[in-house]
Amino acid sequence: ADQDYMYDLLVIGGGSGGLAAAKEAVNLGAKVAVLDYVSPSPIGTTWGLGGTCVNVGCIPKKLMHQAALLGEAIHEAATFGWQLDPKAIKINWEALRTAVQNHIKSVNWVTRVELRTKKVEYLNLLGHFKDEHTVIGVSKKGEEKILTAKNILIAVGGRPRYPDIPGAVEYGITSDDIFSLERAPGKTLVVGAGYIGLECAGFLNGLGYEATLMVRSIVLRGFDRQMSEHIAEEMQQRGVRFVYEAKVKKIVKQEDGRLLTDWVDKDGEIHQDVYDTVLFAIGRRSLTQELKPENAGLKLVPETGKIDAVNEQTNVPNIYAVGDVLHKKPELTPVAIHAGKLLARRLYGNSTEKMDYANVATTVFSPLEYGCVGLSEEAAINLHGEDEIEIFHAYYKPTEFFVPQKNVDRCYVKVVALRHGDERVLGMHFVGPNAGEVIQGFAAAIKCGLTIPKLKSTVGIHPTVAEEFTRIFITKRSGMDPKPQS
Ligand code: FAD
Ligand code: NA7
Repeated sequence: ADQDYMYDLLVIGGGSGGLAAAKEAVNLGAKVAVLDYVSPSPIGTTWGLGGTCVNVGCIPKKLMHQAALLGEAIHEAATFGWQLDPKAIKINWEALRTAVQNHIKSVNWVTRVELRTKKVEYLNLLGHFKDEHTVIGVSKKGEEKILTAKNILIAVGGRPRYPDIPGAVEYGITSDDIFSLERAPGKTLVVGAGYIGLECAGFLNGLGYEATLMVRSIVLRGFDRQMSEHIAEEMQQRGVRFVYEAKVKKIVKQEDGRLLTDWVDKDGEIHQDVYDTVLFAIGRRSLTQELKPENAGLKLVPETGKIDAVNEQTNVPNIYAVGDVLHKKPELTPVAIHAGKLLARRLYGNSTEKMDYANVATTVFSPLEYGCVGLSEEAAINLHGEDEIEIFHAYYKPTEFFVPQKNVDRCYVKVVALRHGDERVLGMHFVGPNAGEVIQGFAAAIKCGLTIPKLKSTVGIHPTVAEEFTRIFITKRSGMDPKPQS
């Protein structure tokens, strides 16, 4: 390391972005330390090294989603000749939770070993700035350690927010708690209709728990409207109760331990219901305030507390940021990882490659999944005008849906493209099984400049659901019926 400092790079936050940057920097010869510290959730949930994705995000979420899909598959299996007693099929929450938590613990362990072999120093300390080159790390016992570094990377991510209403913090839980919940969640109210709220309500319903989703305004703000409505309608049909334009007002714990919950509808009328669990998924707050940014002269965006970095560099020249703390950047694990790696290569590997935040694909793991990349229909029209945009769309029937007679009403694909010139594809949207697997490859095609003629000249793989994208020909403008003709 530079002789004046203990480290070349000090990373605050050992999650997706921080660890990726740390490992890459060490590979390139830098001396690196990572601080990672998890403050317990209000009900006391805590976890190991690796950040949100591994412990309380993508990974446990996908496993619980998979558990719900398997439940669905078991029932379908009977229609394919498997001999099962449908009455005997039910989830054992404790077994599911244990399986999920065991997997997480193994990932925590592998991460620790990897850091040790790569010689990244891992410090289980909560960090805050003393000045722009000095961080104070505080241990669980309150002991302080002073750490200095030439460069500092902020990768502290965020934590779920709670509404400011009586009982929310005392009795409510969030995605930080659900995946390790000791008792089965039972009848659950999920508050908030972003992707986390939808996913949680979706898998809880799929596992057999009564789930209500309380929507303040619309579902999935920021995503394509039509696709969002499709997945909400599908969830509703599968049994999730949706309460629109409503807000929770108060939660009181009854003597039997259940939660008496008051909520108000759009007309101001108060309603009451009793739940076993109330889960808030109303957005996340960046953990930047706790860093004492003023000590380093670090500026935050006042409204959000996020960091408005340029190529991951903050307003302080030697302080960088990646991941969920970045202002107006997608909050996704691969985004944090990619930005972290590229930053390390620019700092220690003579690279000039910058992170491209455009056309990042994503998937909502709702019971019927929704994958997308690029622009929504609304965003494309706003940007280019209605006359310049062509929307191709089609409903389709997955082959595997016929035998079990599954509902195909919302299996739908949409391609947003420029209407003139090279007819460049600007966005692709898919609702159906395995949406993430379907959309990933098309994201690469979009990076390569995919056009409508190229898409139409692609020969499909039959019988798959992804081939539906290669068969699209109906435009919204034509007024033709996009339903499959059979
Ligand atoms: P994090 O992974 O949050 O890591 C930050 C780490 O820093 C944490 O361990 C934190 O405890 C620690 N820390 C904070 N402050 C300090 C401090 N002062 N000192 C020391 N350590 C500190 N993304 C996807 O791509 N796909 C998905 O399917 C997906 N599903 C998700 C589901 C849920 C329920 C949630 C909550 C998120 C999901 N995400 C998903 C988002 C993804 O988890 C995040 O985008 C990603 O983890 C962000 O990485 P990060 O490095 O910015 O921060
Ligand atoms: P999001 O995507 O920010 O969504 C939050 C949802 O919660 C959204 O539907 C909001 O409705 C709703 N919300 C926000 N505040 C409240 C209150 N006070 N009461 C009721 N409902 C509320 O958060 P997620 O937790 O799903 O995801 C977190 C991040 O991960 C997100 O930023 C993604 O980019 C990645 P609104 O539409 O504002 O009316």
